[in-house]
Amino acid sequence: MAQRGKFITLEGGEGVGKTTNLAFIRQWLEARGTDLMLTREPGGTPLSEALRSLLLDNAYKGMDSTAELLMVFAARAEHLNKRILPALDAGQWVLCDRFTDASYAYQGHGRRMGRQRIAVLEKLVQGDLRPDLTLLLDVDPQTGLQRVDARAARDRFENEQLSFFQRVREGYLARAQAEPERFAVIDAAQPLAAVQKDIAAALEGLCGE
Ligand code: Z5A
Repeated sequence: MAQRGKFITLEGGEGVGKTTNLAFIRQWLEARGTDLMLTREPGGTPLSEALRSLLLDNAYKGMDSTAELLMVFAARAEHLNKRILPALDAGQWVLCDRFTDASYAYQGHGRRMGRQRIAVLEKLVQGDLRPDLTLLLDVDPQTGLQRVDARAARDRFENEQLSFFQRVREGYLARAQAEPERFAVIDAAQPLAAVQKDIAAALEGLCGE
């Protein structure tokens, strides 16, 4: 039987540079011979991508918070069972752009739903599965939103107030503080080369280099 692969997640608020750094992480891992599957949440399967489109659509401004939370976890259940778990079981490493820490940050803190309801769904959907490493790109929300605005029209989440993103950031930092052995918090306000140097250091730790 293949040795189970490692599960790495990339997290952070709006415009922290997740997409920008995914290619760097992929290159870094593949250069070391890692068989890698790259994916994202919400998304990663046809059904989960359809749910993502609904979640980001400005037509659903004001969506009920519980409905939002359940859609996020419905997308996650499909994604986990159809793609993530089979890949890990086959020995592939999985690099996922956002995962359950985003639910704690966006729904738990951003929407003020608290951690209890999310913990119940986390247990239901993923049991004891947790990422082996979570890279948290941290930048103040004003800088992140400026970066996003320079790029494209805002989606339903990006159209939230600044105070929402401040709570999201606090939520992420609280998660990192509670589980320091799993998280690497990276100062994403730095120039890209410095961000990537810090990401590489965290990956070296995971790979035992
Ligand atoms: N969501 C949720 O609510 N609950 C959940 O459980 C999950 C998700 C899983 C998915 O969007 C949405 O779903 C998300 C939360 C919610 N909210 N939103 N919106 P997403 O995954 O697509 O997230 P996003 O934050 O919208 O991604 P993004 O806009 O693509 O941002 P990014 O990937 O972090 O940033 P980027 O595109 O790499 O960089 C933005 C710009 O900054 C770009 O022009 C870069 O060239 C520039 N950049 C990047 N790094 C730097 C540095 N270091 N210096 C200067 N400029 C930089």
